[in-house]
Amino acid sequence: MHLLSSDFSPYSTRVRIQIRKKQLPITIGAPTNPALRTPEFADQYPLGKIPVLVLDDGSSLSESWAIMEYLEAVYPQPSLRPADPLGMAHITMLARYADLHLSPALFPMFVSLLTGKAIDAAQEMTSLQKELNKGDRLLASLPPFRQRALTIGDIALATNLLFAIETPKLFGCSDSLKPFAHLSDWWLWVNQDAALTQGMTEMKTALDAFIAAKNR
Ligand SMILES: N[C@@H](CCC(=O)N[C@@H](CS)C(=O)NCC(=O)O)C(=O)O
Repeated sequence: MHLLSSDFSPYSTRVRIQIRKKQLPITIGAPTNPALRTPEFADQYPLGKIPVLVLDDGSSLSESWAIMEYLEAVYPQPSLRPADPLGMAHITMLARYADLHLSPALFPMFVSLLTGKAIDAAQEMTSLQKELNKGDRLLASLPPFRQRALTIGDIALATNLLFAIETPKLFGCSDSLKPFAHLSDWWLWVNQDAALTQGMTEMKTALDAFIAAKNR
């Protein structure tokens, strides 16, 4: 199998972290032929985004969570998901919180970075803080994370949270996690994992390179 991925992409980074933690026999590379955002890429991969997992028969899977669940099913050991239905529902909540609550709140700031479009940074920070508060309360409502192993739900949330920490800094708002004790503690906990921190470093390096190129 082969993963089409980019260091800049939180969704790709999730799958890279999982592959490394499980030491899976999957190669990883950027989409070059066809390249992302070309008609050929959209023809070949119907959802038109990375990550894409290309299977050995030439077929492919899109959507990071679908890929991660597929890899857990095909390579059950070492497991990165709870065996019980309730535990599984809890970690799926983390991933869906990341995708459906946290990331949409970051979108305007991110688009502004990419395109230069003017935004009201204070207003966007208020929206982001509202979503971070939800995440804080969600973590507080779940069984203590320090008493369980790292899961694909944690990995999915961590990659998006890195952008929720780093993007506001570019608009003059540092330490966006500070008011949120549970999220802050969870962030310290997940960053003890070597494969996860490797993914975080790759994303941060790619983000820094993007900003440096923009400012050049
Ligand atoms: N929901 C998708 C999101 C994937 C996604 O947004 N990928 C971005 C990179 S982070 C992408 O391929 N963007 C290319 C584009 O929008 O043209 C997932 O979980 O895989």
